[in-house]
Amino acid sequence: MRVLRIVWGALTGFVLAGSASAAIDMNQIDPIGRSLVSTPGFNYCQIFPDFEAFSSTIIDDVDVTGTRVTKVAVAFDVSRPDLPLSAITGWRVSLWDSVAAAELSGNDLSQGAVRTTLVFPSQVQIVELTGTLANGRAYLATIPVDFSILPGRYWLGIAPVLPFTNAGQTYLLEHVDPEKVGALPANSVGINPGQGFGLGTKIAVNGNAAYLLEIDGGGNNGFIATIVPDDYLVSLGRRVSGDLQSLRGIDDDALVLAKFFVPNTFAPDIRLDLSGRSPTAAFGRILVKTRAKSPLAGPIQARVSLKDQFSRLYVELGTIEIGTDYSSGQVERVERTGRFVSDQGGMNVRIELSSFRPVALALWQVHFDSVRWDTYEF
Ligand SMILES: [Ca+2]
Ligand SMILES: [Ca+2]
Repeated sequence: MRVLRIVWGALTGFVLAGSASAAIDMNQIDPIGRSLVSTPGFNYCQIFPDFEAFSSTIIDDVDVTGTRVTKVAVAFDVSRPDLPLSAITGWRVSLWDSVAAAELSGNDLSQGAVRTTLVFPSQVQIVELTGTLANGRAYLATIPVDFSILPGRYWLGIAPVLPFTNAGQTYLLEHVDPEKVGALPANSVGINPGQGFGLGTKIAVNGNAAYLLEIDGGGNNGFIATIVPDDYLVSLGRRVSGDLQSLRGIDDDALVLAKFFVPNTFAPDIRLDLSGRSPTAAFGRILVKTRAKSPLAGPIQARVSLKDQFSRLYVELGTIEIGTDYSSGQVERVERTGRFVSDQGGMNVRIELSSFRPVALALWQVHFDSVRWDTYEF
């Protein structure tokens, strides 16, 4: 019971720290209790130095909202009560930008990763968990990392390096009702690049892997709010499919826009205007973030502007390049002014799309999975 109290204290600390300088982008470990369970089916989470082709883990998606990942955690259980955790020689932590990259990551689960590291056991804190529905003795490992990274969606995979011989096996837990901090659909995927288990390199699990991911919230500028659009207007070009709801979630469900034939080469090809509501005009920094692709016409240049609510003119923040595959981009404005928010809290973001080269009209499409903007304190 004493151990459990320590764990709760530590995790509450993470969340409270979120309002200062750290933030939790993913928490599928809390609440620790009966909804933290053994993963049904494929649950392997281990790098085997002695049976390399069996090295496996489960990956799950996370929307990283900052530029520095500082900590991850994983909840797991063990194949026998006396499994010597001291036999773990390291913890592999990797972030990939796709499932396809992760399933080809080699026997040390590192290849093709956007970021990867092997953390020494001396840096990792392990505490035993009680009150879960894990089949075996359950533990929480908290692992410090230091990844500089672009905000966006990644697939997180963690595994201890531990021999099977004279030790045993470790299994990743999952959460059937995680805290909604960053929770995405229950779509976790087992990976076994060496195919030792004979199930392929990718095995559907469709749970919430018991992971936590913490970022540095941005130093001296405190995060205030993420604003998602509550309306949109396409004034140049046309809508092909999708709707406002498509724009709001980061889920591959996209608002798809296409170009009209317009014989004016000086106008942008597509103009998308978005409106949203800010809880305050008192912010000093804004980040407009997109996740988009243009499969056949890319790269496309997206010019992002914010409306000055007093002059009614748009102020350009910068441009984002949209490629043929989904990628995240952002532009930033640091300005201590209230001019971008109306008296009623309204904000307007304009995105104007142009091609870098001639593109056949039939191919000229852009898929916006999401557009949102984050505000930070002065
Ligand atoms: Ca997920
Ligand atoms: Ca979407």
